[in-house]
Amino acid sequence: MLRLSPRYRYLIALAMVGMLAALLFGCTPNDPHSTFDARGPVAQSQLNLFWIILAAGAIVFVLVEGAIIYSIIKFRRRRNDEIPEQVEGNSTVEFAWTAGPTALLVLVAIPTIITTFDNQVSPDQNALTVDVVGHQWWFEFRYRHPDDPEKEIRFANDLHIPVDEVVNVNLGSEDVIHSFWIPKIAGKVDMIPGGGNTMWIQADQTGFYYGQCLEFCGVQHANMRFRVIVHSEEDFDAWLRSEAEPAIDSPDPLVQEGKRVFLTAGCTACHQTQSVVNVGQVSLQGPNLTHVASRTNIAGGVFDNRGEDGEVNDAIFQRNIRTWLEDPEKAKTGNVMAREAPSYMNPEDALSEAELSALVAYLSSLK
Ligand code: HEC
Ligand SMILES: [Cu+2]
Repeated sequence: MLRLSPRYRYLIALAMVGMLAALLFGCTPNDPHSTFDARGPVAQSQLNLFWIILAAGAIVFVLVEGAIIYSIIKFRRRRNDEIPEQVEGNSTVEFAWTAGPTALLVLVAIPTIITTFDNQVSPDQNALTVDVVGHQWWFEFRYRHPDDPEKEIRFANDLHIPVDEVVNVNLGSEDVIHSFWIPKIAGKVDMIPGGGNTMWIQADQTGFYYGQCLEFCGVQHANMRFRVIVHSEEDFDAWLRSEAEPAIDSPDPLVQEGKRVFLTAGCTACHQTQSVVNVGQVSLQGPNLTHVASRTNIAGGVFDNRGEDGEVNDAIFQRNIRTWLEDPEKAKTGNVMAREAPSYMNPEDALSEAELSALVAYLSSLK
């Protein structure tokens, strides 16, 4: 047998207590990723299902463990015991322990199947539809244009939805398989290249929620996150209309210089600064930057642009954008921009300090 020194045993015990504590913290409803704080009907039905399955598991656990402990004590071998009578095969017992679990599995399967279908088929096919497209390693959101059925509005990293309304979600990917999950609202459904998966979501309260990719999709999978902003209906409509407009073109000379750098340094190979495009048009490799300065986060949640009041803060945004542009590889190791943009691949194309400042000024003007 493996012999461990008391010190090691102590350390292992400590590590196990630590892991248990970490697991339990996952259950605190206050955690932004907690599934125990459902804020919408889909998350609620998933939570209900979790409790049903947990209860079924708990009953089995108590019965089986109880029978084992009872038998260990009641039928333990005493000093003078002979070898007991040996039994081989007992149809009644075998039938019972096949039928019992089968019945239990069927009982668990019924609510599971009902919930799965309820969550897949939207209660309102005409509700607002958002196409969610996965990219390594950021989320793109596409909305139908309110006035023009041939056009759509593209946005990244922040998903905006109206409160108390069904939102139909079409899931797809432009590279590998990703998965869409908003722990407090709904999840998790795979995003497959070519599309095909759909779901619906609904939030019961306005506010700010966390979303996350849930299917391992490469080195920066953990930093493939997004935020969900739930607005009142009027605020949502106003937001969508403002997204369809171009950003204000500031006459500030530094901003204009930044725009020139943006157009000449190869950035436009991967980034658009026009949010309205034809429906279904293939996206460029990088997030649409039309209103980047109004995002709560950039680079898949690596940078949070909000101040203490929860609103996007200009100074924080500028600092984040600068850190990102100075060294995207350091900020998010292995990301596509650091790997493939000429400014970071070729030393002779590297951005000068003056170009960097101008770019920061330009991108900060894109509200
Ligand atoms: C080869 C394609 C490519 C080129 C060229 C490129 N980028 Fe990017 N950029 C990306 C990708 C991909 C991301 C998202 C990275 C991530 O989050 O994993 C990104 C992210 C960004 C972001 C953060 C936006 C957000 O919402 O997360 C900014 C700002 C940005 N790029 C600016 C620039 C500028 C300025 C240039 C030109 C100097 C440039 N990019 C060149 C691909 C590119
Ligand atoms: Cu992913």
